[in-house]
Amino acid sequence: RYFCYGCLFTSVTWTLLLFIYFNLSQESQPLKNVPVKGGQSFKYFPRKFQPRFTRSPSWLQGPNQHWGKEEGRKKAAELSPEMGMIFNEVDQEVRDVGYHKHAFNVLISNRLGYHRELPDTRNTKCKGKLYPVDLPSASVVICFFNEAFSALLRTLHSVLDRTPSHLLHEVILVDDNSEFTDLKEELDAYIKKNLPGKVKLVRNAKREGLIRGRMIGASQATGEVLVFLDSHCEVNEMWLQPLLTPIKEDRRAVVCPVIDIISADTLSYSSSPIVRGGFNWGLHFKWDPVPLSELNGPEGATVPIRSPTMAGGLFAMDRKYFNELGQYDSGMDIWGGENLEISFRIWMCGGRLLIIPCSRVGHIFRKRRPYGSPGGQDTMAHNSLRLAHVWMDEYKEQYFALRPELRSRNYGDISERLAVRKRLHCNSFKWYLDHIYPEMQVSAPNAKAQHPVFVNKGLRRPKVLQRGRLRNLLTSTCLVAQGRPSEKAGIVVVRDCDSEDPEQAWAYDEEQELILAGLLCLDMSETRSSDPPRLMKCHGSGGTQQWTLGRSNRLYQVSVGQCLMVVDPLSHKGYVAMGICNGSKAQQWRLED
Ligand code: UD2
Ligand code: MN
Repeated sequence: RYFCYGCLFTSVTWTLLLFIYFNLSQESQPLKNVPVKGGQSFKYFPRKFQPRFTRSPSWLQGPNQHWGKEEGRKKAAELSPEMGMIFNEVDQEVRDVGYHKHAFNVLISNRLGYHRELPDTRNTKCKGKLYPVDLPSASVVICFFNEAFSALLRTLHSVLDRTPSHLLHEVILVDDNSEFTDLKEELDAYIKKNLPGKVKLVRNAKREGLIRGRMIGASQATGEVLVFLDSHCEVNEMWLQPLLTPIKEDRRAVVCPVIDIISADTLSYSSSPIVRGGFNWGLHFKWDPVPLSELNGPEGATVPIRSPTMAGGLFAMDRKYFNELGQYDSGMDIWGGENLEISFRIWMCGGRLLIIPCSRVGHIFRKRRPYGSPGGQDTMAHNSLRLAHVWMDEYKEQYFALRPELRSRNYGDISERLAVRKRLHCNSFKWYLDHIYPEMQVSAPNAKAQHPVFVNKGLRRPKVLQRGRLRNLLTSTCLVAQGRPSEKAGIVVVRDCDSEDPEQAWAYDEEQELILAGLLCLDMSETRSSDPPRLMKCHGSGGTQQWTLGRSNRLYQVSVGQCLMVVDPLSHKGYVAMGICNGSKAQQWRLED
């Protein structure tokens, strides 16, 4: 039979040439600025640059392929580190605008959908515990302002999915006059279409803040127990029964779950250590270690722990007792201070505040609050002043010693709150300090608010898995600090490799951090994925300092969802940047001796 070897050769050559041409032309496209509504401008790859993934990679197939849809997401307990992968400019916009509006990775949140499995973070002894069947019913109150739709719905569905229906009287969503119209419309439509009658939506006609917002929610509730949650939480296995049990035994017990950590950058869910609430004289909440006396007993870390204060967002309380005890101070605005106010009031006026180690609820901890107050005031100072004047007696001087400028500041009318204190025959603040928080040092201001994740990291250095220089396979140059790495933060560039140079020595550890010269971590800006990578002090909480090394030699940034690449291989400047992962040589790196 006749066969045209010439034709075959020509067509193969042409295909190859075309392939190489397209690769090169796409690689050399510069980054450009695209303005986005709202005045902010973000850097995108130009439209011509299409990522070479046309099919979704393996981790997106199978049960995970319906992003944002409910079915198929249920088995995603283990998050792929590549959950935040950016494939095109739409992803990039969702991520960057999401950070701007919500201060967490909304791209990953959307991809997770409204249901997901969580690691069961309870002590194994909790799993064998039995709870009464006839527990009081709960009204869950979730107050929100401008929340990301997917985070709000995951909060809501986690409650519906993980609460026995005879214990869930209702869920009350309080929309605190959110500004995002798409959030309002989507939520209305979703509730009508998908949610059981148990879910009620209340809308504030004006912005009230979370304190009055919760009071409005509570006034609509009819269940026996009120459970408050933030709008970016996920409740874990068997979360409610351990909270309701102590309330059933003692209606004056106010209980908090352990607040597990949902990373703002990766949405991964991890266990929190068992700590309890305290505060400092700046009236900031802080976490304290649990005194040994509280951990005693045969059951160890599964019994309720007395806590001097609560973090604020997540707690359960008998509804009638909430009303008797004076709800909240309705003169407090927007955010801050109400958590210490209710904590002092509970203890000083005959109640108890407990942390329940067997109840776990995750919360997205953000590095900044993405919203302000309507008038731009510092509501934390206003609220703290009210708290100090009503509850702290002579100890308010400790606060004024730190904030002298607030001494003469107006804090509104507190007569109603003073009447509450009188009506309930509450103890003095000195009694509270002596009996409930004897650890508090009087006259010495102490540490600032910190989440346990940061407190505990210092104890252990993660194990180094690999050491070496970080060589780019296209240019055969190595990643180094632009200045001296011993100096503070700065950007990174590629230079000629030198195996003797200690300042080219990287360590890759089990936390997936890349540490240069034993000092600083390779880091990305959390808000702007288009900023170049840089060196920063290691913060030990993953996300913006978490890199995966491996498949096809790419160096993938977990929070930004992109790969590290040399930008202009022919220039001598040695600039590097993040780009959509495309498998090109410019994006290939090897950690080698
Ligand atoms: C913590 C508490 C939070 C609250 C705050 C002090 C936890 C996990 N979170 O701060 O519940 O006690 O300390 O005040 O303990 N919101 C409104 N209207 C507003 C502002 C906020 O509805 O004007 C909502 C918001 O959408 C969220 C909740 O209130 O669902 C708490 O706000 P946050 O998440 O910004 O507070 P957070 O966690 O930094
Ligand atoms: Mn919160």
